[in-house]
Amino acid sequence: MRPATETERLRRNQTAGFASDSTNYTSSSGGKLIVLTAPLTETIDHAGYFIQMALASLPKWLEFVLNKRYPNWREVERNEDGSARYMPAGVRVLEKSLLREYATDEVVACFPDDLDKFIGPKTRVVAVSTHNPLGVTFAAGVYTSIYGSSKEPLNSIYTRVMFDKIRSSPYRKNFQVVVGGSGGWQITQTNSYEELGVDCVAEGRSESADTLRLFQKAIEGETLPRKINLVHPTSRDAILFPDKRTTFGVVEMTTGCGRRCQFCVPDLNPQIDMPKARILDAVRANVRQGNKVISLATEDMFIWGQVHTDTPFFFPNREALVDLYTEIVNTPGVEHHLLSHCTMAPFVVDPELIRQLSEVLLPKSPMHLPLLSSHPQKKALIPLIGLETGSVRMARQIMPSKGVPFSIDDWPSVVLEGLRVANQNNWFPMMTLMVGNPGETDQDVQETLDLVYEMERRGLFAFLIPSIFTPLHDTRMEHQTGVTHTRQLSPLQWQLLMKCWKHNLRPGQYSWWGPIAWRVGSLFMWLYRLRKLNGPNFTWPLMMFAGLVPERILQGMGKIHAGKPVVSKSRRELIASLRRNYLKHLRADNGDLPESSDRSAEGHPDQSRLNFEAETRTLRVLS
Ligand code: B12
Ligand code: SF4
Repeated sequence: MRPATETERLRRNQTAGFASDSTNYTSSSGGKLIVLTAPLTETIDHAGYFIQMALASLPKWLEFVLNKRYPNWREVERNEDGSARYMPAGVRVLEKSLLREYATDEVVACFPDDLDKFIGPKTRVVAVSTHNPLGVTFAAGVYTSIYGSSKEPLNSIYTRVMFDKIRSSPYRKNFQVVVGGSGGWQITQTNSYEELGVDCVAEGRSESADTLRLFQKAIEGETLPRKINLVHPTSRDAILFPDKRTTFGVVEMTTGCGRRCQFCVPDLNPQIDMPKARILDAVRANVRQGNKVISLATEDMFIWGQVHTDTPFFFPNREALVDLYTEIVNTPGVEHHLLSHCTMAPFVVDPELIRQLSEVLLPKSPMHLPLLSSHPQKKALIPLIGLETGSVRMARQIMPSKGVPFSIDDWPSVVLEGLRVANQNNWFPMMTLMVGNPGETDQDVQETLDLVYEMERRGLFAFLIPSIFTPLHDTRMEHQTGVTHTRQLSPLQWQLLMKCWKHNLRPGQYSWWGPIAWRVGSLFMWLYRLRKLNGPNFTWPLMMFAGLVPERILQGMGKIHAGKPVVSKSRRELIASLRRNYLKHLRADNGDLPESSDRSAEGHPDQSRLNFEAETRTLRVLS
């Protein structure tokens, strides 16, 4: 669809009776034609990523913990006209997309509390962007289930408050409610249209002409389809970059991934890495509007600069990555930078890249881990990485390419070796694990437990975030079912969940009272509520978690699994097992290359690498 001309926009504004001064906007003066919003719990950004993750996982009755820790977490900033100063990146891209067709005065992005100010008789569409409206995705559902309800994490409660507000608008009959974002599928899958008052769920990105047509239909009063798929752009130039402030300063770095895990949604999108110049423009726009934090959104930061080049994407482009991150953290006004997702194999492929990135990124990291970090200010980098399982059998089944270029048979070695490189450079990732995968056997869970115990044995550290397998829409596993309620968890699955959380307490337990508080607190919770809720399989793992009985004794009593040592390959051995045609993509300055490597057939290894890189750099248009 072609963008509207200025005259057309003005004409539309006049016919719609819009005032030219947006600050005059109130619902009584007509309201905005298109109102964009997102749940409060998905828009806030002042307390770091973790507050949103907690809101996605904690039930209502534990809200007091957040209130105590962050008394002002509900406070948000507004622009002079009452619109939201920051919004999740998805809202901002949608807004930018709509502004190609509609005048600035017709579209507003506001917080749910301000909906009444902007919804008026002239409003035709209320568009909601949501990440996780019903809390039925990984990790989110499981923790509320453990603590008391299987349905209602705080995020979901606040989302319902927002939908109730939209539904009770006196102008509701004039407008249609369209929901989009990565959590829209939760509404279609649970058929919650009526309950939430949603007319249409739009799946996919908002750049497409289909999106503009959808809004046009709604404005013209046509009945919208219940569900519509919006196509994903296939080229980097078709991706829109917001020029307004985003929650957490999220700026898109890549879409898609390429490793093809069976359970993954984002991997279904085309693999695209965004142009550097446009990333930097979006960073500067955020900073101009008061954001001090930037976060590049990606499934795997290490593919950036290596998408559709002559080198397979799983051999990171060291120079391009270091250059990009250096420019971002050195942009005046950027005080903090947060990492989003990445994968483990690149830590083994190019440890020197990790060292160089650490030099660039650590000074701007807001994360501190005093007990673990060797950085002078105890800073740490905490990306999100999928570990998912320690069982090679299960890994082959659900994520056969997770560790490429290494074979999935070496997955435990890739994890241990990658984590060693990560920790040496002060990266302490948050690693997600999936419990209750379809067909998971006790043996699979034991192997994952073995890997966790092996990490401890080797003094390695990652925050381990276990979740219960959730079949996500459209994925290759969408029709499979795993565990659906915590009472179905086996003693081993409970042990894995509780062992991970015990392991995670390590960096927090540097006060004398910390461990005692945990023990007493968890015992109390078990007595008061959890033993009834989660059943008998939970008892011994809880005792282990609380540290009331030493693990050694519980193992001796046969109450929990005793982690067996994992024999793993070193980096040199992993590299020796690579396909020969991959060796030319490895950097000699990392060492460990096989002496008999036939890289010499292509000339001097280092020289050929440099020539290769010079050529691909020239060919690649990164900015
Ligand atoms: C950054 C990020 C976060 C950040 C910040 C989130 C925020 N509020 O800004 C943090 C770390 C806090 C976070 C937390 C969580 N996240 Co998150 N996150 C991401 C990530 C990496 C990027 C999101 C993003 O901004 N993308 C860029 C924008 C532009 O894309 P988008 O939002 O999808 O928007 C596009 C379209 O969806 C569409 N669109 C969006 N809204 C609308 C609305 C309408 C009406 C229309 C028509 C279109 C439309 O247009 C946009 C572009 O054109 C994604 C992965 C990914 N690459 O998407 C995971 C992802 C969205 N997160 C995910 C999950 C599971 C979570 C958590 C539940 C994790 C947890 N257990 O704690 C929590 C939930 C938080 C909450 N409040 O409930 C999953 C979602 C799975 C799902 N829902 O099916 C994803 C896909 C990661 C994954 N690999 O599985 N997350
Ligand atoms: S590595 Fe992560 S993002 Fe990539 S396909 Fe697997 S789960 Fe998806």
